[in-house]
Amino acid sequence: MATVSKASEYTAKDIEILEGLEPVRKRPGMYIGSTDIRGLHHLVYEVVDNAIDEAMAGICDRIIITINADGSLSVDDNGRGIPVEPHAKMPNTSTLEIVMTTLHAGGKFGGDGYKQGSSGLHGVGVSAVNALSAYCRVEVRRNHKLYMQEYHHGVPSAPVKPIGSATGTGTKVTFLPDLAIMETGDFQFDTLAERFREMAYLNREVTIKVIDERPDREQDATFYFDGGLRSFVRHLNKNRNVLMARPAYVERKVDKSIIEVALQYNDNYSETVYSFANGINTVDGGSHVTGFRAALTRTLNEYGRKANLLKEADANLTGDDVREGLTAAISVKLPEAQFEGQTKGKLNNAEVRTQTEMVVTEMLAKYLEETPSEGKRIIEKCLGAARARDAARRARELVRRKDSLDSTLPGKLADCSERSPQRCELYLVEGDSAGGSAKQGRDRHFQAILPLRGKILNVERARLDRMLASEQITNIVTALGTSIGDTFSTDKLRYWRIILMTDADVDGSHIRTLLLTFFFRHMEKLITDGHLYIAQPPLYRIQVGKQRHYVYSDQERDEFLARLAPGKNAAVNRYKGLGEMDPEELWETTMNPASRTLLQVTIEDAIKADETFSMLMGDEVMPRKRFIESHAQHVKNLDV
Ligand code: 28G
Repeated sequence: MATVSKASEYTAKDIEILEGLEPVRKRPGMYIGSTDIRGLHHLVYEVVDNAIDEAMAGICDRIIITINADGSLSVDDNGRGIPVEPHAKMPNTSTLEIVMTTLHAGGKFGGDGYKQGSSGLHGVGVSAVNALSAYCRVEVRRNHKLYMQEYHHGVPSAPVKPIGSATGTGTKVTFLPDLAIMETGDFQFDTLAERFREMAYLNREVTIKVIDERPDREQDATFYFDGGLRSFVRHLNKNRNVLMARPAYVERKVDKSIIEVALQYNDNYSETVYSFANGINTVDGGSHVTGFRAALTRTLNEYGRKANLLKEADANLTGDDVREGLTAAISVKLPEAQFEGQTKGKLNNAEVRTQTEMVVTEMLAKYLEETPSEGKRIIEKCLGAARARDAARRARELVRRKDSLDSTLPGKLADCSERSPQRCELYLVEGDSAGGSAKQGRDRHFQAILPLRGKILNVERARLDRMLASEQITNIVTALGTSIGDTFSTDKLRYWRIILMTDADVDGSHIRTLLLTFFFRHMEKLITDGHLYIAQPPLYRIQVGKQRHYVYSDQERDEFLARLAPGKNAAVNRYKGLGEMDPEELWETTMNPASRTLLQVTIEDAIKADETFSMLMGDEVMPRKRFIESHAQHVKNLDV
């Protein structure tokens, strides 16, 4: 793959630009992060990013991604088409071939418009995808002709040549991942579609279509949002009560930056802010987010004073006050974005701070002037947050004082004797009678029981101050030893397995949901660290002669009865609640590590979980059930 044939004619810099593809095949991880499913999807994003770059230049408005029936994947855009003419520095080679077979060529050759620099980490371009493909083909529509070149393991089979006529312009890349390097070639439609949805929000007026043509997996989705970030914020707030009829929105060019911001308050207490720079999700914020926050705090205070909603005796609203219940999206595009931090998730360009602050200040001030009824609602919401923060501070001090006075565990807790947290389990059990059975049935060496009575607080709507007033919650927090709020820490976690054990009925499922919401909102780390589980009590006892069998679903029951030898009689008993089981049964079916099944609670996708939890607290019961089923994963016979 010697790309440079007459090296002497080029400067050292040019030679570096025209490096071949062997390094990518030798050390794929350096270029695409990993060779697993994430790396595989990274290949797709690399190609789509090129098409998005073309869209950012304002030329392309349609991108189609097809997972082909043969397992290859195609990306097709209607941009200008990669130039096929010989490159000035390589008179015998098509620019297209250089783009496809040399490392970093895209970036260095580019320089037009706002390079989005790809999926955050790498941005190595389409040549890296070619290098990691057993087969690759590029088709360019340009000059009313269709040009084509094919590759195996990145090596062209023949020069670029016209193979027919074409209408319009554009580029289509098809690649089949090389399974000698990539661990998997099984593209996940849902993962790709989620990413393209986000891209469509960030690139207003670009239509992104994704199609799965694999046998028995046929499906497609089309994303187009002419509202840009407005549509994104509306989507994030879709299950919440909003305080503004529509998101406040601005898109403006300042010097060489384009600043786009949408925001909309809701009646929740958490903050949801997404930020991007050149299409990259800046998970650690940076100058654009700092500028946004400064504008928000300053503008709301100025408006509050001017409209006399903030009285003389009121202190200024703090940054925390104005962020409660805020949903916002910030996207900046700039010619030379500088990222910092380990994961390159923080925007560093200082000028963007003042640019964003200026644009947001002007937009928000105008919005508040024009819609004073909503302005009033927002300021009142912020004042509520300020008061709650005050109350919470007092409540926390109370708890701390109480803690230091008597660090005693809750009276209801039946603790275990084992002292090393890795081996300890805490069962949170619904109801006193089930709690009684659990206390008798457990292995007291490592299993502790905390009975919970009635419904615990609906924490989605409850602030920290009200939560700390609930005995159920303080009992859980004290038993866990983690504290809560600013002082939450897993360092002193007393049990490495926290097991929710509730009845298999509607009430039980509601209590489980409330507990899950509580852990998600206030102790998310316990979930991400894998400490949270759901117990699986049986649904039926089937007695055949002296033998007892336990089954965990209707289906299991039917299967068991169908397999029963003819002539045998079976007595089927449906458990209405945990309280109906005697201690031995509860131990054998639900608590004994050798025979029980636990579901480990996982949070795959914070965005989705966040959406789901607010939906969960709505009125529909069905989505709640679905959530619990899909976020739980079977774990059997964990060794203790
Ligand atoms: C289908 C899958 C991914 C692309 C373009 C369009 C141009 C381009 C791409 O140019 C090469 C060399 C030096 C400037 C730019 C076409 C200007 C004029 C392009 C894509 C151009 C890069 N005409 N569309 N690259 N430089 N789509 N889609 O990769 O001179 S890559």
